[in-house]
Amino acid sequence: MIIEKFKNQIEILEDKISKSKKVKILPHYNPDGDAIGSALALFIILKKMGKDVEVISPSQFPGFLNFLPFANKINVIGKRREIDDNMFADVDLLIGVDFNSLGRLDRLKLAFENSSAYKIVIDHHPNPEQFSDLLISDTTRSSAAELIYDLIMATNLKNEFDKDVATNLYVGIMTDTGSFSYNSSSPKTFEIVGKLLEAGVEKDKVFDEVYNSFSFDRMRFKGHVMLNRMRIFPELKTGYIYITAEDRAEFNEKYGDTENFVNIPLSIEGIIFSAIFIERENFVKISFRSKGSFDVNKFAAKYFNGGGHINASGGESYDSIHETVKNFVSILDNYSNELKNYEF
Ligand SMILES: [Mn+2]
Repeated sequence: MIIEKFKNQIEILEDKISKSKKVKILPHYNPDGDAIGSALALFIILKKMGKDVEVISPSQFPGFLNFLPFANKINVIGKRREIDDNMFADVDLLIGVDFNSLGRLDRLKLAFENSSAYKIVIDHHPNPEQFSDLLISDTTRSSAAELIYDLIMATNLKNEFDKDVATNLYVGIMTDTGSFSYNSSSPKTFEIVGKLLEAGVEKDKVFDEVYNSFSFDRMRFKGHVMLNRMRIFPELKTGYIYITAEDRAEFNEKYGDTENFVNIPLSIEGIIFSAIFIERENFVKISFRSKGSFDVNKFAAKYFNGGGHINASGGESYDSIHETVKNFVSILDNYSNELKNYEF
Protein backbone atom coordinates (compact mmCIF):
# COMPACT_ATOMS: atom_id res chain seq x y z
CA MET A 1 0.00 0.00 0.00
CA ILE A 2 1.18 3.53 -0.85
CA ILE A 3 0.62 4.55 2.76
CA GLU A 4 3.59 2.32 3.79
CA LYS A 5 6.02 5.20 3.22
CA PHE A 6 4.31 7.11 6.03
CA LYS A 7 4.45 4.26 8.53
CA ASN A 8 6.43 6.19 11.15
CA GLN A 9 4.48 9.38 10.71
CA ILE A 10 1.19 7.51 11.03
CA GLU A 11 2.26 6.00 14.35
CA ILE A 12 3.09 9.46 15.67
CA LEU A 13 -0.17 10.87 14.30
CA GLU A 14 -2.22 8.23 16.07
CA ASP A 15 -0.26 8.64 19.29
CA LYS A 16 -0.50 12.44 19.36
CA ILE A 17 -4.22 12.41 18.65
CA SER A 18 -4.91 9.85 21.36
CA LYS A 19 -2.90 11.85 23.93
CA SER A 20 -4.43 15.26 23.08
CA LYS A 21 -7.52 16.73 24.64
CA LYS A 22 -7.76 20.16 23.08
CA VAL A 23 -7.29 20.20 19.31
CA LYS A 24 -7.62 22.94 16.69
CA ILE A 25 -7.82 22.12 13.00
CA LEU A 26 -6.73 24.81 10.55
CA PRO A 27 -7.49 25.00 6.83
CA HIS A 28 -5.62 27.59 4.78
CA TYR A 29 -6.65 31.20 4.11
CA ASN A 30 -9.34 31.51 1.40
CA PRO A 31 -10.18 27.86 1.95
CA ASP A 32 -11.48 25.69 -0.89
CA GLY A 33 -13.49 22.48 -0.88
CA ASP A 34 -10.44 20.38 -0.12
CA ALA A 35 -9.27 22.48 2.83
CA ILE A 36 -12.75 22.66 4.38
CA GLY A 37 -13.73 19.06 3.57
CA SER A 38 -10.45 17.74 5.00
CA ALA A 39 -10.72 19.85 8.14
CA LEU A 40 -14.35 18.84 8.77
CA ALA A 41 -13.66 15.14 8.19
CA LEU A 42 -11.01 15.20 10.93
CA PHE A 43 -13.24 17.38 13.11
CA ILE A 44 -16.11 14.87 13.02
CA ILE A 45 -13.84 11.96 13.89
CA LEU A 46 -12.06 13.75 16.73
CA LYS A 47 -15.38 14.99 18.09
CA LYS A 48 -16.69 11.43 18.14
CA MET A 49 -13.49 10.39 19.93
CA GLY A 50 -14.45 12.82 22.67
CA LYS A 51 -11.89 15.53 21.95
CA ASP A 52 -12.41 19.22 22.60
CA VAL A 53 -11.96 20.06 18.92
CA GLU A 54 -12.65 23.06 16.72
CA VAL A 55 -12.04 24.05 13.09
CA ILE A 56 -10.76 27.60 12.81
CA SER A 57 -10.69 29.07 9.32
CA PRO A 58 -8.38 32.07 8.76
CA SER A 59 -11.02 33.54 6.43
CA GLN A 60 -14.49 33.08 4.96
CA PHE A 61 -15.21 29.92 2.96
CA PRO A 62 -17.39 29.77 -0.17
CA GLY A 63 -21.15 29.55 0.38
CA PHE A 64 -21.51 26.40 -1.73
CA LEU A 65 -19.77 24.52 1.11
CA ASN A 66 -22.43 25.47 3.68
CA PHE A 67 -24.27 22.19 3.08
CA LEU A 68 -21.28 20.12 4.28
CA PRO A 69 -21.97 18.18 7.48
CA PHE A 70 -20.83 20.34 10.45
CA ALA A 71 -19.85 23.34 8.26
CA ASN A 72 -21.93 25.46 10.65
CA LYS A 73 -19.48 24.59 13.45
CA ILE A 74 -16.52 26.25 11.72
CA ASN A 75 -15.12 29.24 13.56
CA VAL A 76 -14.41 31.75 10.79
CA ILE A 77 -11.96 34.55 11.52
CA GLY A 78 -13.60 37.57 9.91
CA LYS A 79 -11.64 40.35 8.25
CA ARG A 80 -12.17 42.79 11.06
CA ARG A 81 -11.94 40.44 14.00
CA GLU A 82 -9.04 41.11 16.31
CA ILE A 83 -6.59 38.24 16.61
CA ASP A 84 -5.03 37.10 19.84
CA ASP A 85 -1.59 35.84 18.83
CA ASN A 86 -1.63 33.58 21.88
CA MET A 87 -5.02 32.07 21.15
CA PHE A 88 -3.50 28.58 20.91
CA ALA A 89 -1.61 28.79 24.22
CA ASP A 90 -3.66 26.05 25.92
CA VAL A 91 -4.03 23.83 22.85
CA ASP A 92 -2.44 20.35 22.86
CA LEU A 93 -2.51 19.68 19.15
CA LEU A 94 -2.71 21.86 16.02
CA ILE A 95 -3.50 20.17 12.71
CA GLY A 96 -3.04 22.14 9.48
CA VAL A 97 -4.59 20.76 6.31
CA ASP A 98 -4.02 21.43 2.62
CA PHE A 99 -1.19 24.00 2.73
CA ASN A 100 2.57 23.91 2.32
CA SER A 101 3.71 27.18 3.84
CA LEU A 102 3.06 29.02 7.07
CA GLY A 103 2.06 32.17 5.19
CA ARG A 104 -1.10 30.40 4.02
CA LEU A 105 -2.43 30.79 7.56
CA ASP A 106 -2.49 34.54 6.98
CA ARG A 107 -3.57 36.21 10.22
CA LEU A 108 -3.31 32.99 12.23
CA LYS A 109 0.38 32.62 11.37
CA LEU A 110 1.75 34.17 14.56
CA ALA A 111 -0.69 32.33 16.80
CA PHE A 112 0.43 29.07 15.16
CA GLU A 113 4.11 29.93 15.62
CA ASN A 114 3.65 31.07 19.22
CA SER A 115 1.81 27.95 20.30
CA SER A 116 3.66 25.21 22.15
CA ALA A 117 1.11 22.64 20.93
CA TYR A 118 2.31 19.69 18.88
CA LYS A 119 1.90 20.66 15.22
CA ILE A 120 0.91 18.33 12.41
CA VAL A 121 0.49 19.34 8.76
CA ILE A 122 -1.21 17.08 6.21
CA ASP A 123 -0.79 18.26 2.63
CA HIS A 124 -0.34 17.42 -1.05
CA HIS A 125 1.22 20.62 -2.47
CA PRO A 126 4.72 20.54 -4.00
CA ASN A 127 7.77 21.78 -2.09
CA PRO A 128 6.29 21.80 1.41
CA GLU A 129 8.06 24.00 3.95
CA GLN A 130 8.99 22.53 7.30
CA PHE A 131 7.06 24.56 9.89
CA SER A 132 5.42 21.75 11.86
CA ASP A 133 6.62 18.96 14.18
CA LEU A 134 5.16 16.34 11.87
CA LEU A 135 4.69 16.80 8.13
CA ILE A 136 2.69 14.23 6.21
CA SER A 137 2.96 15.41 2.62
CA ASP A 138 2.18 13.34 -0.46
CA THR A 139 2.40 15.36 -3.66
CA THR A 140 1.14 12.42 -5.72
CA ARG A 141 -2.34 12.82 -4.22
CA SER A 142 -5.26 14.54 -5.92
CA SER A 143 -6.14 16.28 -2.69
CA ALA A 144 -5.44 16.45 1.02
CA ALA A 145 -8.79 14.69 1.49
CA GLU A 146 -7.61 11.66 -0.46
CA LEU A 147 -4.49 11.39 1.70
CA ILE A 148 -6.55 11.87 4.86
CA TYR A 149 -8.82 8.98 3.86
CA ASP A 150 -5.80 6.66 3.88
CA LEU A 151 -4.51 8.11 7.16
CA ILE A 152 -7.90 7.50 8.77
CA MET A 153 -7.97 3.91 7.53
CA ALA A 154 -4.42 3.26 8.72
CA THR A 155 -5.19 4.35 12.30
CA ASN A 156 -7.82 3.92 15.01
CA LEU A 157 -9.54 6.98 13.52
CA LYS A 158 -11.26 4.50 11.21
CA ASN A 159 -13.54 3.45 14.09
CA GLU A 160 -15.34 6.80 13.83
CA PHE A 161 -15.51 6.93 10.03
CA ASP A 162 -19.07 7.53 8.85
CA LYS A 163 -21.17 9.00 6.04
CA ASP A 164 -20.60 12.60 7.17
CA VAL A 165 -16.83 12.09 7.16
CA ALA A 166 -17.09 10.44 3.74
CA THR A 167 -19.16 13.32 2.33
CA ASN A 168 -16.60 15.87 3.46
CA LEU A 169 -13.71 13.87 2.00
CA TYR A 170 -15.62 13.31 -1.24
CA VAL A 171 -16.14 17.05 -1.70
CA GLY A 172 -12.41 17.60 -1.08
CA ILE A 173 -11.50 15.17 -3.85
CA MET A 174 -14.25 16.30 -6.22
CA THR A 175 -13.43 20.00 -6.00
CA ASP A 176 -9.63 19.58 -6.14
CA THR A 177 -9.97 17.57 -9.35
CA GLY A 178 -12.58 19.81 -11.01
CA SER A 179 -15.03 16.95 -10.67
CA PHE A 180 -12.45 14.35 -11.77
CA SER A 181 -11.18 16.25 -14.81
CA TYR A 182 -7.59 16.93 -13.63
CA ASN A 183 -5.16 15.61 -10.95
CA SER A 184 -7.15 12.41 -10.99
CA SER A 185 -5.36 9.99 -13.30
CA SER A 186 -4.42 7.64 -10.48
CA PRO A 187 -6.62 4.57 -10.04
CA LYS A 188 -6.00 5.04 -6.32
CA THR A 189 -8.17 8.17 -6.35
CA PHE A 190 -11.08 6.23 -7.80
CA GLU A 191 -10.59 3.33 -5.40
CA ILE A 192 -10.99 5.76 -2.54
CA VAL A 193 -13.97 7.45 -4.20
CA GLY A 194 -15.50 3.97 -4.47
CA LYS A 195 -15.06 3.47 -0.73
CA LEU A 196 -16.64 6.85 -0.03
CA LEU A 197 -19.67 5.97 -2.16
CA GLU A 198 -19.94 2.68 -0.27
CA ALA A 199 -20.07 4.74 2.92
CA GLY A 200 -23.20 6.41 1.60
CA VAL A 201 -22.07 9.62 -0.13
CA GLU A 202 -24.95 10.97 -2.22
CA LYS A 203 -22.88 11.82 -5.26
CA ASP A 204 -25.52 13.54 -7.41
CA LYS A 205 -26.86 15.61 -4.55
CA VAL A 206 -23.32 16.68 -3.59
CA PHE A 207 -22.54 17.65 -7.18
CA ASP A 208 -25.72 19.70 -7.36
CA GLU A 209 -24.91 21.52 -4.09
CA VAL A 210 -21.39 22.41 -5.22
CA TYR A 211 -21.84 23.21 -8.90
CA ASN A 212 -25.48 24.18 -9.39
CA SER A 213 -26.06 26.59 -6.59
CA PHE A 214 -25.20 29.93 -8.16
CA SER A 215 -27.32 33.06 -8.12
CA PHE A 216 -28.83 34.70 -11.20
CA ASP A 217 -26.42 37.62 -10.64
CA ARG A 218 -23.51 35.19 -10.82
CA MET A 219 -24.76 33.74 -14.09
CA ARG A 220 -24.99 37.25 -15.60
CA PHE A 221 -21.54 38.03 -14.17
CA LYS A 222 -20.11 34.98 -15.94
CA GLY A 223 -21.82 36.04 -19.18
CA HIS A 224 -20.30 39.52 -18.91
CA VAL A 225 -16.86 38.08 -18.22
CA MET A 226 -16.99 35.70 -21.19
CA LEU A 227 -18.28 38.37 -23.56
CA ASN A 228 -16.30 41.43 -22.47
CA ARG A 229 -13.38 40.44 -20.26
CA MET A 230 -11.73 37.50 -21.99
CA ARG A 231 -8.78 37.76 -24.38
CA ILE A 232 -7.46 34.83 -26.39
CA PHE A 233 -4.07 34.51 -28.11
CA PRO A 234 -4.68 31.46 -30.32
CA GLU A 235 -1.10 31.27 -31.60
CA LEU A 236 0.24 31.28 -28.02
CA LYS A 237 -2.45 28.80 -26.93
CA THR A 238 -3.16 31.22 -24.08
CA GLY A 239 -6.19 33.04 -22.76
CA TYR A 240 -6.83 35.40 -19.89
CA ILE A 241 -9.69 37.07 -18.09
CA TYR A 242 -9.61 40.29 -16.09
CA ILE A 243 -12.23 41.56 -13.68
CA THR A 244 -12.33 45.08 -12.32
CA ALA A 245 -13.71 46.28 -9.01
CA GLU A 246 -16.57 47.92 -10.95
CA ASP A 247 -17.46 44.58 -12.55
CA ARG A 248 -17.62 42.96 -9.13
CA ALA A 249 -19.89 45.69 -7.83
CA GLU A 250 -22.13 45.74 -10.90
CA PHE A 251 -22.93 42.04 -10.59
CA ASN A 252 -23.25 42.10 -6.82
CA GLU A 253 -20.36 39.64 -6.37
CA LYS A 254 -20.58 37.20 -3.47
CA TYR A 255 -17.67 35.25 -2.05
CA GLY A 256 -16.92 32.30 -4.36
CA ASP A 257 -18.65 33.77 -7.43
CA THR A 258 -15.42 33.96 -9.47
CA GLU A 259 -14.41 30.41 -8.52
CA ASN A 260 -13.60 28.41 -11.67
CA PHE A 261 -13.77 31.43 -14.01
CA VAL A 262 -10.07 30.79 -14.60
CA ASN A 263 -10.92 27.48 -16.29
CA ILE A 264 -13.17 29.10 -18.93
CA PRO A 265 -10.42 29.82 -21.51
CA LEU A 266 -9.16 26.21 -21.18
CA SER A 267 -12.42 24.91 -22.62
CA ILE A 268 -11.62 26.64 -25.93
CA GLU A 269 -9.98 24.29 -28.43
CA GLY A 270 -6.19 24.61 -28.46
CA ILE A 271 -5.88 26.74 -25.30
CA ILE A 272 -3.51 25.21 -22.75
CA PHE A 273 -2.61 28.18 -20.53
CA SER A 274 -5.11 30.39 -18.77
CA ALA A 275 -4.91 33.27 -16.32
CA ILE A 276 -7.39 35.39 -14.41
CA PHE A 277 -6.75 38.80 -12.82
CA ILE A 278 -9.24 40.04 -10.26
CA GLU A 279 -9.06 43.53 -8.81
CA ARG A 280 -9.48 43.18 -5.02
CA GLU A 281 -9.39 45.84 -2.28
CA ASN A 282 -5.63 46.48 -2.20
CA PHE A 283 -4.20 44.14 -4.79
CA VAL A 284 -4.84 42.06 -7.87
CA LYS A 285 -5.55 38.40 -7.17
CA ILE A 286 -4.23 36.10 -9.89
CA SER A 287 -4.87 32.45 -10.74
CA PHE A 288 -3.26 30.31 -13.42
CA ARG A 289 -4.31 27.01 -14.99
CA SER A 290 -2.61 24.86 -17.61
CA LYS A 291 -2.86 21.53 -19.36
CA GLY A 292 -0.02 19.01 -19.52
CA SER A 293 3.56 19.95 -18.68
CA PHE A 294 3.34 23.75 -18.84
CA ASP A 295 4.31 24.55 -15.25
CA VAL A 296 2.18 27.37 -13.80
CA ASN A 297 3.57 26.75 -10.31
CA LYS A 298 6.97 27.99 -11.54
CA PHE A 299 5.37 30.75 -13.61
CA ALA A 300 3.45 32.11 -10.61
CA ALA A 301 6.50 31.89 -8.36
CA LYS A 302 8.80 33.60 -10.86
CA TYR A 303 6.61 36.55 -11.83
CA PHE A 304 3.69 36.92 -9.46
CA ASN A 305 4.86 36.14 -5.96
CA GLY A 306 2.87 32.94 -5.73
CA GLY A 307 2.85 29.20 -6.36
CA GLY A 308 0.71 26.08 -6.19
CA HIS A 309 0.65 23.02 -8.41
CA ILE A 310 2.02 22.39 -11.90
CA ASN A 311 -1.45 22.84 -13.48
CA ALA A 312 -3.06 25.17 -10.95
CA SER A 313 -1.44 28.05 -9.12
CA GLY A 314 -2.06 31.55 -7.84
CA GLY A 315 -0.25 34.80 -7.27
CA GLU A 316 -0.76 38.47 -6.58
CA SER A 317 0.22 41.89 -7.86
CA TYR A 318 0.23 45.30 -6.24
CA ASP A 319 0.21 47.18 -9.55
CA SER A 320 -3.11 48.34 -10.98
CA ILE A 321 -5.24 45.74 -12.73
CA HIS A 322 -4.42 47.19 -16.15
CA GLU A 323 -0.68 47.40 -15.40
CA THR A 324 -0.76 43.80 -14.16
CA VAL A 325 -2.44 42.54 -17.31
CA LYS A 326 -0.01 44.52 -19.47
CA ASN A 327 2.87 43.00 -17.56
CA PHE A 328 1.47 39.50 -18.03
CA VAL A 329 1.10 40.01 -21.78
CA SER A 330 4.71 41.19 -22.06
CA ILE A 331 5.94 38.19 -20.01
CA LEU A 332 4.11 35.93 -22.46
CA ASP A 333 6.60 37.10 -25.09
CA ASN A 334 9.35 35.18 -23.26
CA TYR A 335 7.33 32.01 -23.66
CA SER A 336 6.19 32.50 -27.24
CA ASN A 337 8.40 29.73 -28.69
CA GLU A 338 7.56 27.27 -25.94
CA LEU A 339 3.84 27.97 -26.19
CA LYS A 340 3.64 28.06 -29.99
CA ASN A 341 5.31 24.65 -30.22
CA TYR A 342 3.51 23.19 -27.22
CA GLU A 343 1.67 19.96 -27.81
CA PHE A 344 -0.84 18.60 -25.35
MN1 LIG B 1 -5.94 20.66 -1.96
